[in-house]
Amino acid sequence: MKEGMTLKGIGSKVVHLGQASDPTNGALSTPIFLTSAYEFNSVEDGAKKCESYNYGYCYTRLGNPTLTVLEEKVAALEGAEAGLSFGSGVGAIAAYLISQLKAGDHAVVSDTTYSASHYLFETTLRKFGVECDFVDATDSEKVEKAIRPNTRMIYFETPANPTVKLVDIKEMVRIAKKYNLATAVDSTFGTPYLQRPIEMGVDVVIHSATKYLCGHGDAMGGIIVGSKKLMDELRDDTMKNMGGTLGPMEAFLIIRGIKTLEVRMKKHCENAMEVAKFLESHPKVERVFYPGLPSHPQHELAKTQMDDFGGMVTFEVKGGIEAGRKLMESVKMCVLAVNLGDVVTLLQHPASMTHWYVPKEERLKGGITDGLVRMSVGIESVEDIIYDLGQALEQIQV
Ligand code: LCS
Repeated sequence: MKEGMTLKGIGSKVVHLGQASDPTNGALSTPIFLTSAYEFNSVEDGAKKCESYNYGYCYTRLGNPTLTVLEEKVAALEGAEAGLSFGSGVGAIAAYLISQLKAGDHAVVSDTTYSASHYLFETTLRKFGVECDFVDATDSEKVEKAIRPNTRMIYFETPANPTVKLVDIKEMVRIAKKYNLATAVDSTFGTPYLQRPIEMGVDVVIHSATKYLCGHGDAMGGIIVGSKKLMDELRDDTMKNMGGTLGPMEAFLIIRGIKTLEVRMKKHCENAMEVAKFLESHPKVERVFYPGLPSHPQHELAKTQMDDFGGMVTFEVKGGIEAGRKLMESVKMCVLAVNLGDVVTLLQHPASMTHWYVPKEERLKGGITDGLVRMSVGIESVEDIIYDLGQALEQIQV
């Protein structure tokens, strides 16, 4: 895009931001730079590039032109100064936490997060002397009460995996500012199409790019965006010394996916709303959680904090785990698999699949009951998704 035009709509931003045509050949599509190292012009040039990424590329573990396009694109979409990509979402979260917390520090963590994030705090970081408290972050009083003199960070997900519970981003920022704490939000379910936490004052936004950003279930990746200073620090502290670099081929696939983020998200949201309404009215369904339904406890917050309600629907069928199992094994077009944000509709059972290693007591406290079914509503024709769910629900004998 030439200079002198400010893009207004997210549909234009996802296509154009963070990328220019290749200056060597004019290729419109982002070239995939499959190189490990870069030739230096002189010893001095090499020394500078080895010292800092800001002087230019040196070695792909520290930076690569394809990765730069992805990092600048997501940073621009989120309204952040800079971004840093990783080989997976968990890689991004682990790198951020290890870099920013040290022995003796404490973090306040939302009680509903992706299982590996929970495990990182609960087990991995504890081994290194980092303490944490898991609290119901929908209640800001509980968050504030959990803060100690050694608290350094408030970490949360919104909407949270798998219960689609929402956390009030502005409230977390208000509390963090009062106690001078860092705020980090995993916005994987949200994507910059639905919410932009940096604009609300959050320090760091993390994504599993494997999900909606990639959008097609064919690449793993993670990305963090925030201040340029923090991204430089993370690149030096974690990329240089711990690795976890994203592959250029995966970066290309994620960049390509992001270009259709708006069209896909519109359809995910539209379909999810129809599916949520269908499930809520179905006699064999006990409860439905979807931020777009007035029955969702934070529907009002969703209306102010998000531009639409997302593609994730969670529900419980009558008859508990056995009924849920019957449903999940009876679908014909929808697929029983983990992952989310794919074009395909995916169903999974958090208690036995994504969240099996969260201790049961913690899992129940976070609302992840034994009978919960999580659905990542795809972009297929909604009548087929609803037909498939309907015929699977018919198989349940209550
Ligand atoms: N954050 C959230 C909210 C996630 O849902 C996931 C993965 C991650 C981070 C980790 O990202 P990854 O390393 O997989 O790129 N969630 C998964 C799920 O619900 N099913 O399979 C993976």
